Amino acid sequence: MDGMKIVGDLFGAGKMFLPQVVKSARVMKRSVAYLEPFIEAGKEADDVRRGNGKVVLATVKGDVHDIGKNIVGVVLGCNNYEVIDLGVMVPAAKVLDTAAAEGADAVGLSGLITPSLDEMVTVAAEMDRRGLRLPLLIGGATTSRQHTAVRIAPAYDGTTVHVLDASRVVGVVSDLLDPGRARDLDAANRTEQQRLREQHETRRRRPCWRWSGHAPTPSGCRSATCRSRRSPACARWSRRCPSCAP
Ligand code: B12
Repeated sequence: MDGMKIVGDLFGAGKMFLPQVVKSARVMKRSVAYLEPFIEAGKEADDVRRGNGKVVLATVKGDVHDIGKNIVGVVLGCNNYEVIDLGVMVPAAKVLDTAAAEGADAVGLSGLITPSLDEMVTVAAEMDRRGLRLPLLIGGATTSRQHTAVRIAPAYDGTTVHVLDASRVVGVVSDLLDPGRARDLDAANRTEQQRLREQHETRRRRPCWRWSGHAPTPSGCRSATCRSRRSPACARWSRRCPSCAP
């Protein structure tokens, strides 16, 4: 896993190219596949029952990344959870039909590209529309607790938790499947998500201070001069300019 992080950083920095990333990904997948029988054998030797709960995992529609999701599946499996892994590019309907048909205890979504963030909102909204109340776990390098709080959680009335990495998934799922601990986790999670939404809203409304030094225009600062001075970080320039739209 640490190796893949290095590969990711090098790829992001333009020092590694797609064929090398594909090769690294294959090595990672084969390593996980090699380890799996040993893990299974260890579990059989210990006479462990797959009794802790059932989790449906999927990489969302449009996304092919599955290394992280597979690791999460292995970690859950090693901890006595039954994992139904639907693979990659999975449409919302398939995830939710399976969760309902299998009587799953939780749904886990993985996504690593930016469009997956929107797709996760779609899945959450569909869970809400269907009246599901299963905990929804969100993971993958592109996801964040901020995005989960601001975009995904408001779309779904059930518990929606961002899980940073595979090492935390067992703690979160075991809490979620214990009624008492689930209540505490849900309350703390909702409080934290509300704090993140408020923080996001405050940042969004903060005036774009780099917009100084131009004359206000009666038309609400849509002149070419204003545009040319807008801060690259400010997406809502016309409203945020403190001079033109106080
Ligand atoms: C390997 C890789 C690939 C492989 C994927 C192979 C595979 N079978 O997965 C290949 C080469 C196919 C690939 C393709 C593409 N990739 Co790519 N890829 C990566 C890379 C280098 C590593 C990803 C990875 O496996 N990381 C290691 C795993 C272990 O980490 P992880 O997934 O985050 O998982 C951990 C946690 O997030 C968490 N977790 C993950 N999922 C879940 C789910 C749940 C439920 C839970 C609880 C937790 C959890 O647990 C895991 C373990 O701790 C990343 C760079 C990076 N830094 O992430 C780019 C990256 C994700 N790819 C990127 C891009 C752009 C693409 C392509 C669009 C490239 C292209 N031009 O075609 C395509 C995507 C096509 C598509 N439609 O999906 C971008 C995404 C940028 C963005 N924000 O949109 C990245 C960030 C690279 C970059 N810096 O630009 N890619």
